[in-house]
Amino acid sequence: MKKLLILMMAMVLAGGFVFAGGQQEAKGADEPLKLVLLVKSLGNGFFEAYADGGKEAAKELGNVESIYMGPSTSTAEGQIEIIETLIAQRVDGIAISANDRDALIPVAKKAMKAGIKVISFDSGISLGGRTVDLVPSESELIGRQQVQLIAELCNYKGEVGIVSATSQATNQNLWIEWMFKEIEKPEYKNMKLVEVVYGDDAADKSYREAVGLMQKYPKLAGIISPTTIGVLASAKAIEDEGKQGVVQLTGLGLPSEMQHYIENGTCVQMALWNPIDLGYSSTFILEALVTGKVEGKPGDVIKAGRMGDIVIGEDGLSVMGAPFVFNKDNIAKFAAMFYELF
Ligand code: RAM
Repeated sequence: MKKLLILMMAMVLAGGFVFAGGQQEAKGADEPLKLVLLVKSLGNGFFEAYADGGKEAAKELGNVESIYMGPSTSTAEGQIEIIETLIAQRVDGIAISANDRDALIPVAKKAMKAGIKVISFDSGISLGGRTVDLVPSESELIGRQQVQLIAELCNYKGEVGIVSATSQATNQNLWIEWMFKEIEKPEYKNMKLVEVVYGDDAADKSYREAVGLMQKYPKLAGIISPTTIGVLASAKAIEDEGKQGVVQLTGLGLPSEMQHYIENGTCVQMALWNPIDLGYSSTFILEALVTGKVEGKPGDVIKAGRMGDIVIGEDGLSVMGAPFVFNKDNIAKFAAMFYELF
């Protein structure tokens, strides 16, 4: 017994043991932590920028391998399949932008039981399916701001449609709830949110849905598209339909993708936060959880390099900052920052 104890202590000191769901797995001392950034779907510039932030953090942390993954389309099934594989591979941590906040809970629980640290970011998993949920900004602030931006463009009058991502997306659904609350205020009495359509964060479907909205509502005054894929597709649809200046557009867009449409007036103003910072912060949070620096409880503080201290709040929620508004005065500068990266 004594011998066994000494042997175990020697192994812990030599290489480090990972205790995962009652099982043990040896991890070499120099082996980097495998931290996976699992996004809604591949081929989305927003998430590519996010992955860049992950790589930047991994480089600074030194002991981290940042792995970028996602299904080909934005479905919960695709993400579940990937998580099952990651459990089998025994990665150390997964940060997930969820395609469905509830459907991912069972597989996320399974991963956590296997000793993998799971957090959500951008589009959250419900409580029980993750420790921390890192959001770019308060949902209320994002939702209300989208209505304020379109109201300014439509002179507080007319019908407005929403081109969202998928119907199950946690983040867009929360923001849209706040849009409906904001528009009840008296200053919007001459405005109406007429319909929410779903482009599934696919360029072609978003384009068709935007065209469909303009055809169904001939008097449409504006479109809000709170997704980087959707807002780009909606801009193109407005131009192709010859509705520039008739149908106003706002949303959440990447400066590098929207520069052209901001400068030509199709989308006079839009908002977003920095996806690179989001990926950078997610990686620092995962690393702190995996190495046991924090448990992810409310009040825990994570030192996150150039992002400073990240504080974990109630229900594991951590909020970054306020969204930034882009217009023709600042778009070139921000687009250039993104072009440098890609
Ligand atoms: C798309 C995705 C993402 C969202 C951004 C604004 O890229 O739907 O989840 O945060 O838009």
